[in-house]
Amino acid sequence: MIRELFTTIAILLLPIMLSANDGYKLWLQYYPIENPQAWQQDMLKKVSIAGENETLDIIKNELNIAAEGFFGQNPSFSKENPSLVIALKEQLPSYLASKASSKLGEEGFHIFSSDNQTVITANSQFGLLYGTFRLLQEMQKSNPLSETGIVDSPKVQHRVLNHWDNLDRTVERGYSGFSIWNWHRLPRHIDQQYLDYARANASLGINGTAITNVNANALILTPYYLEKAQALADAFRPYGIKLYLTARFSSPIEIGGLETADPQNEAVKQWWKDKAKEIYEYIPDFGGFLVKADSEGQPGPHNYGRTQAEGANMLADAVKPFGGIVMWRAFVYSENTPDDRHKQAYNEFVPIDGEFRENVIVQVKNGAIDFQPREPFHPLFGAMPNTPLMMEFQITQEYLGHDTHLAFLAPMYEEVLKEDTYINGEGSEVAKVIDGSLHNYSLTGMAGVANVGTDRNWTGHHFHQANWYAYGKLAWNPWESSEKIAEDWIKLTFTTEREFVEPVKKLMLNSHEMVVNYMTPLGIHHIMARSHHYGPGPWVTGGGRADWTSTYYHNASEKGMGFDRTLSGSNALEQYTPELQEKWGDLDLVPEKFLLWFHHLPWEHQMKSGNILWDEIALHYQKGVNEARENIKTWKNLEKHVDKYRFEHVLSFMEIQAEEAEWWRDAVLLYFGQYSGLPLPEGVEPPKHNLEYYMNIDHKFVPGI
Ligand code: GCV
Repeated sequence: MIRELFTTIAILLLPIMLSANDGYKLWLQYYPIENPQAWQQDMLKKVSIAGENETLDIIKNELNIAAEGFFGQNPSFSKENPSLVIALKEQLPSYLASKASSKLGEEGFHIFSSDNQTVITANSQFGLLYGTFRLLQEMQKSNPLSETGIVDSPKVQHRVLNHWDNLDRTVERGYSGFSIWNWHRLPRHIDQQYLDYARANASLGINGTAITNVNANALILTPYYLEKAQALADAFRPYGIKLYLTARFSSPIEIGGLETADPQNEAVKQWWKDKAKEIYEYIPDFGGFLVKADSEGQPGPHNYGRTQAEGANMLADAVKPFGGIVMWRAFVYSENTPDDRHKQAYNEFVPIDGEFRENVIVQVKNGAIDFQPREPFHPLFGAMPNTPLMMEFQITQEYLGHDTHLAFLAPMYEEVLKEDTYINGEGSEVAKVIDGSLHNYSLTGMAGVANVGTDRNWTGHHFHQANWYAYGKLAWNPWESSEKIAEDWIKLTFTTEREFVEPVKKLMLNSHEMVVNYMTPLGIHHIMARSHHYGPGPWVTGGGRADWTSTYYHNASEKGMGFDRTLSGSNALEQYTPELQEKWGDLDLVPEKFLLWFHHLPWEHQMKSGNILWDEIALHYQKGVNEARENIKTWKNLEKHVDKYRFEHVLSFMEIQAEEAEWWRDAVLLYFGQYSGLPLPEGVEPPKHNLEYYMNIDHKFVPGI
C-alpha cells in the first residue's frame, strides 16, 4: 500500500522533477530555440566531419546534444550535400579553402557560409572544437551569421585554471563542496564530471589545468599519484586541455631522500631532471610546473640564499627537453621583510628581470596585496619587459563573500586589464602586457583560481558559473567587454527574453561594485575576518603576522584612516610610472575608489560629493545594503522567466547576501565609528547590535581553509 502510494506520488512529481534545472549544464543548456528560423534548423540537419579521432567524436557528440536540445532532432552525419562542413583547412576543397581566413594560428577558427553550406574550419582539431562551440553559442543566442562569418583566435597562449585542491579533496578557498578529483578512485574510475569539466572548459577555450594546490604536497610527484594524474590528463587531452602540477620546492628532500633542495646543487638539479623525465613518461604532453615558493611558509630558493630566477630556472631546465613550461608565482612576501607588503614582489622580481629561462612565465596576481574586492593593478605589470608575465585572477571568492554573495567578477577583471600602465606612454594597458604585445613576450598566459567543486551546480551560487565563464572568455581575449560576457552568459544559461536579459545584466554588472560598497569602499582593504576571511573583521590585530591583520592595512585612529603609500608613507607609489604617481598621489586627481589605498586621511577630509570622509564611507556601506535588497526585488519580479529550482536557489542566496551586507555595514561602521567619534549621517540605518556582538561572532568550520 505504502509502496503504491510512493509510486503514485513519484509519477505525479515526475514533470516537476524533470523541469528542475540544477544548473549542472552550466552555459551549455541548449534549451529549445523558440520559433527557430530556417537557417538555424537547416544548419544542423546534415553534418560532414572530415576524419576520425577522439576530438571529432566530441564535436559530433556536442552537435547531437545541441540539436536535440534546440530542435528535438539529431543531425545526420554524411558527406552528401551537408549543411554544415567541419574540416581542417588542409582538408577543404580548394574553392572553400580559398575563402578561409589565413590568420587562424594553431587554435583559431573560421565559421563562414558558402552557398547553402556553413563551414567551420581551422588548422587544428582544437580549433574545430572551439569553432563548433562558438557556432552553437551563436545559435542559442539566435545570432545569424554575418557575411564574413566569425574569425577568431585566442590572444593568449596559456589559458589555465588553477585548482587549489588538496589530495584529501579539501579545496583551499573552495566554497562549492569538495575537490572534483576523486584521487581514491583514480586512476581506474573516470568520473563523468571530469569529462563534463573538460567540455565546459573547452567551450570557453581554456586549454590548461593545474590540478593541485599551490601550497603543494610533494606526494603528487610520486608514482602513486602520477598514475592518477595520468588518467586525468588522458581524459582531458581530446578536449585540448593540458595538465600541470604544482611542484613543492622541497620535494627532493621530502620524496627524493636528498639533504637539500638548493637549486645550485648538482644532485638536486639532476633529481628534478629525472623527475621531469618520469612525469613525461606518464604524461607525454605534460604542461609543466606551477610553483609557489618563498611565500606564506612555502619552501623556496630563499632557503638557500638563491634568487627566484635560480629556483625557476632549475625547474625550467628539467622540463625544457620535453617542451614544458614553468609558471613561477610572484606572490612572494615575508613578514620578516620590514617593507610594505605591497612593495615586496616588485622589489624582489624587477632586479632579476631577464634572468629567467625562456620557458618560464612569471604569474602575477592582479593586485599587489591579495585578491581584494578592489585593488589597483600590480606594479609588476609593465615593469618586466624582459620576462614574460601572466595574469592570475581569483575566480573563487575568498574575499568576496564566498559562495553566497553574488558578485559578477568580469567588471573587476576588465578594470585591471584596461588600466593604463603608461610604461611605453599612453595606451600601455595591462591587457597588452598579458597578450604580450607591449613587450613582445614569447610566452603569454592567464590563470584563474577555480571556483568549482562537487556541488551539483559546480560553483555554489548559480551566478558564480558566470565567473568561470568570464575568466575563460577574458583568457581567450583580454579585450572582451564585461557587458558582452554578461549578456552572452545570461542568454546561454537562462533565456534570450529581453525582459529577463536586461535587468539581470544590469544586476550582474553592478554586483561587484555593490560588494565593494558594503565590504571595502574607497580603497579600504583587507578587513575581513581572520584566516577564513568570511565576514567583517576590521578589529583583527596581533597574532604572528602583522601583514595578515586588518589594522596593518586600515591604520584607523582618532586622526583618520587609510594606508599612506605616498612619499610620506611607504611610497609604494614609486613602483608605478610617473603619470600614475602624479595621478594617484594627488588628492585632487586620485580616483576615490583608490583613495584609502594610497592615502591616510582625516575623518573630516572633504570628498568630491561635498561629504566628509566619514559620511562618505558610511553612505557607501548603506548603498551596498540597499543594492543587495534591491536585487531581491528585481529577482522576484523575474520569477516567471526562470525554472523554479534555480529561482529559489538564487533567491535564498540573495537573501543571505542582503543580510550579510547589513552585518558588514554595522560591524565596520561601529568599529571605525569608535575612532571617528562622529554620528552616522542621515540615510544610514543604525546598527542592530553593539560592536562587541559583532566581534564575538565566530563561525565554526568555515569551508576553504
Ligand atoms: C593558496 C592567499 C590565500 C591563501 C593562498 C595564497 C596564495 O594568501 O589566503 O589561501 O594560498 O593567497 O595565493 O598562494
